[in-house]
Amino acid sequence: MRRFFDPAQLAHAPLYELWNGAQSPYADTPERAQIILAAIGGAERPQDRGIAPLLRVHDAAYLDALQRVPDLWREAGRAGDAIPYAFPVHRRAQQLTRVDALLGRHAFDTVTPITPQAFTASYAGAQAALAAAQAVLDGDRAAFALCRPPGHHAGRDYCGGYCHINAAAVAAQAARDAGVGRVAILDIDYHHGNGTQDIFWGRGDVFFASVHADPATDYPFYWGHPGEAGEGDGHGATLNLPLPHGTRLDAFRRAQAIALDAIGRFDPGLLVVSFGADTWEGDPISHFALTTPDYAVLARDIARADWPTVIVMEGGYAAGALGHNVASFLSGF
Ligand code: OKP
Ligand code: ZN
Repeated sequence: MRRFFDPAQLAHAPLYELWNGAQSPYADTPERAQIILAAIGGAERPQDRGIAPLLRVHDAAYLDALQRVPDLWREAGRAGDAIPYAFPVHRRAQQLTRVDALLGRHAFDTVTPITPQAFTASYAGAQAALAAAQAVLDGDRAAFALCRPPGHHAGRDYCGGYCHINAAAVAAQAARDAGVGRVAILDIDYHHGNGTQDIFWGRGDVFFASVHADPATDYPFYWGHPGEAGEGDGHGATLNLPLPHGTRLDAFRRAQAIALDAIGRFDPGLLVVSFGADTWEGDPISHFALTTPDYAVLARDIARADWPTVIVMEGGYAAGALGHNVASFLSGF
């Protein structure tokens, strides 16, 4: 299977995340990508397809803010990474000249700093996803994009959950633009892929199914509940399957089978898998109990339907097991 990664993705290295009222170590380290690369035997550098495919799922003002904020932060006299502290939940007209106003307008949490390299690293990750999509459009059965930083929490005009650019959404939209009539996204990261869900919420041509930790207890809290089904043309094209802490292979596999059945009825021409290895039993920020061999089982269940498949990396934070878990998953294809 072809694998894609750009070394520019390593440069984004936030100093810390502001979480539970304190500074804690940033979970999405550049080392995560190095570990995965070593385990899968390296990757090709993707071609640069420009910003146009990113603008198909993100607002220009948002991508512009990602690029300008680090400079505005310095100009405001600040050291360290740009982190928002005020959020426009009132949704009234906004004046976004102050860097803090601009930051808060385009973010939903405080764990996603906009470092000077956030844009270029996430842009490169999206290029990896586009390269994997192209490989599959050209006839490969599956391809892997090592998208670190992850992307599935980023919406059309906001960042969050370590994500700035939604690589899975970029890849899905690129497949649509290349002529694939219906594209499905299966998100099996531990956390709900709120950004992906939001981007395709009103659309019937991209099906979004997610198996994840119950947002009643877990981040991102405000999305991923069972009733969320999409709106307008998108009604019925979103499927959420939350699971409790302690979930093991059998229950996860049953939920994934429900998602795969729904995707089968949708009959996509291409599948994008948002794959997170943070469902592993020892993950430091998560609470499921999958084992390393379980990932090959889940992948084989996905592969059985034979949809051309673009696999996009999302989370997974247990450094010692991450490489093995990703290799196990890819082996299932
Ligand atoms: C990103 B992805 C723990 C903070 C937890 C943020 C979770 C983001 C997960 N230090 N909140 O979906 O793996
Ligand atoms: Zn996650």
